[in-house]
Amino acid sequence: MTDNVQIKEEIINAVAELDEDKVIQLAEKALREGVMPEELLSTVNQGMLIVGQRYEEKTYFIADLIMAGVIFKEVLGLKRMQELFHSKNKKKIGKIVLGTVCGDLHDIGKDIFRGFAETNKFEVIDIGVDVPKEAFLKKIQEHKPDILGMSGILTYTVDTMKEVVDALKEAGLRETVKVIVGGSHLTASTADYIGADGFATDAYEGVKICLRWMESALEGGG
Ligand code: B1M
Repeated sequence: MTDNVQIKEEIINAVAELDEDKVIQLAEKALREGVMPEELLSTVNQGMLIVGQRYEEKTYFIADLIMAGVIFKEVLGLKRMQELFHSKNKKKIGKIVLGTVCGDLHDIGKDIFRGFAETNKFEVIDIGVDVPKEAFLKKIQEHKPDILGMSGILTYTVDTMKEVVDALKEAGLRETVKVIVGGSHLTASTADYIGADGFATDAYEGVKICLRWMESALEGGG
């Protein structure tokens, strides 16, 4: 961790105020001054939490959520951030089918997971947002991945994720693939209810779980 406390606070405030130009300007400055890309993501995320609170308090509206999403994506698109996500290593260690579950259009957490997974030498088949269970099944049959990653940040996605896992069981595919679910509202007990093998409230933590699974499979641990 660096001690760029002031610039991080400025970024959090600029995100909360939805000041697009200022966020980008400050983000570029922060990266130049040694803030790590991972720290920048977490800083922008803190601003997003304030946007969410203001939405709940009804001082912000749907247009403001849209703007917040646009700003986050611009930060993700900065050259230095793309470098963080860009994997030069061609040799892959595993395959992940990834999507945001049906009814949920939020894709920023999913995209961050994808970026970290690719950097860590996974091949990721990203099937987008609002993905119905049938599409997950079809892609699993087609690509035979090691891991299925489902993202969902609306609270009701717990049930949608469970439906996908149940459909995998019915199709006889459950044992062929590890399942990780991700979203800030998830807990060990919701993951258990869903029937997932793992869960994460943070994209990087999620990728670390996937890496452990691949290591364990290589060691013959399944
Ligand atoms: Co929405 N939204 N939104 N929104 N939105 C939230 C999530 C909300 C918490 C705001 C609030 O009320 N406080 C609330 C959900 C309430 C709930 O379910 N309990 C909410 C709501 C209500 C809605 C709508 C219903 C609003 C409406 O229409 N009335 C609507 C739903 C649309 C739909 O999906 N069907 C809606 C729409 C939108 C936009 C489309 C406008 C936009 C999203 C743009 C986009 O994604 N391209 C948006 C935004 C921007 C937000 C907030 C402000 C920010 C979300 C975000 O991107 N955060 C959000 C408030 C908040 O989060 N507090 C809010 C940053 C991102 C990095 O975090 O995606 O959580 P997140 O990812 C995290 C973890 O969850 C985890 O890792 C990441 C961190 O490293 N993770 C994984 C995620 N996926 C993972 C996968 C993994 C592992 C970890 O492994 C596979």
